[in-house]
Amino acid sequence: MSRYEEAKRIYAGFGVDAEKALAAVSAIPISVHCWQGDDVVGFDSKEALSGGIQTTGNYPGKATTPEQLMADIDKAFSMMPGAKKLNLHACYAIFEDGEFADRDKIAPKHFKKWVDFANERGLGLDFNPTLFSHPMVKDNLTLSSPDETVRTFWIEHCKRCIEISDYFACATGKPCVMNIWIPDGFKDIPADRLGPRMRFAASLDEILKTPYDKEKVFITLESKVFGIGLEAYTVGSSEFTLGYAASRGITPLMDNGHYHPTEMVSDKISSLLCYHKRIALHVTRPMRWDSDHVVLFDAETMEIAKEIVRNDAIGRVFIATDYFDASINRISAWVTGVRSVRKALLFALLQPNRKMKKLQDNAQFSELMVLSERMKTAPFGDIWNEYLAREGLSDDYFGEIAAYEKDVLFKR
Ligand code: RNT
Ligand code: ZN
Repeated sequence: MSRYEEAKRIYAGFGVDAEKALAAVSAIPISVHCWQGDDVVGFDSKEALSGGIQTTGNYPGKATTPEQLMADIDKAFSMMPGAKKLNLHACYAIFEDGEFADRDKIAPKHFKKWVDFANERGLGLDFNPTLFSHPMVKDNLTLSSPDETVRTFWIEHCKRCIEISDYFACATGKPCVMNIWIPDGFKDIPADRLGPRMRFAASLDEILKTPYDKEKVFITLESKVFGIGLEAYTVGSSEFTLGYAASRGITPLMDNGHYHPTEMVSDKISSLLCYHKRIALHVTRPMRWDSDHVVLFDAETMEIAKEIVRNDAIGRVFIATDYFDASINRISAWVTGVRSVRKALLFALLQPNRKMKKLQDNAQFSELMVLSERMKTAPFGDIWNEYLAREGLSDDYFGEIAAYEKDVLFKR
């Protein structure tokens, strides 16, 4: 008997159908962030990364042109099993023949190359306005600024982004998730906490007046607890964004790096599912702060995946990755992080979820604990390896990364 056959038999003993899990896992789309490839730099400005987020490290071989980034995306995607979308930021606009358009003037044509790239590969595209790393971010404020010219600039930017998202959805024939995140906040104790939030809400209301196809474009709003240099106050806090999203009928987005260290997004998913048709996630790995380390197959990633699977919410949760590690091979970082999310989803699909719920409802907590612990050491690795083999992949992918590094990255 092969290792897979044996593992399948063991899972069947727990009442779990491994074939069913394998059939389901690949179809779950993961929206892969393009910005792991170049440390969140993009192509539209020479400004340093700002907005209270930071990449650390200077590993050689970073992509610096659209061609390089596309080649790296191809390489990375070829090593990631399952359904994927490509998640772009507005700062990845591609200007040709010396043309330039500022963020308030960008248009679908500046993303045509990305649409061609996506269509040639059958990928859907997601999008993000870029409200950082730009001179119009004044005093760390954008959509909540007291300066009307600053607010107007960023409102226009977001409106352009909705038009581009609509274009993505139409041109690819696949829905586009557009996520709004602003860095706005203060380093020290503010004198007015309400004013910026009221201005942010008014700016969002203005942005949402832009016409778009609500069946194909899903606008999400991401919260945050604090950024570097913005420790005292964040305009787009969790309470603000949840209230805004619920009252305006848009989708809330939770990034698991954006909460206090003992708060768990895995525990928040079900609360949001009670009130929202859809929710969105940025899966990351915060290490002591919103450090955006590469996602691993760790306890919280597994718990997040379980919440999606066992609540029958696969079709209701937009799953995206969001991390940026510049200290190691960026392709390796990309592949390891996205594989970890997929691995966690497969693990979740392999749990006797119905049985465990029943044990909880019957207050059989001792048995539930014993079963949960047994599931941790069930032969998951054999099922994962079988999945990879069926996708033409292996769990030992470092050789391929090293070869690409030698042949491509280190020659840049
Ligand atoms: C920042 C947010 C945001 C960004 C990306 C680049 O803390 O997580 O999602 O990481 O937009
Ligand atoms: Zn995020």
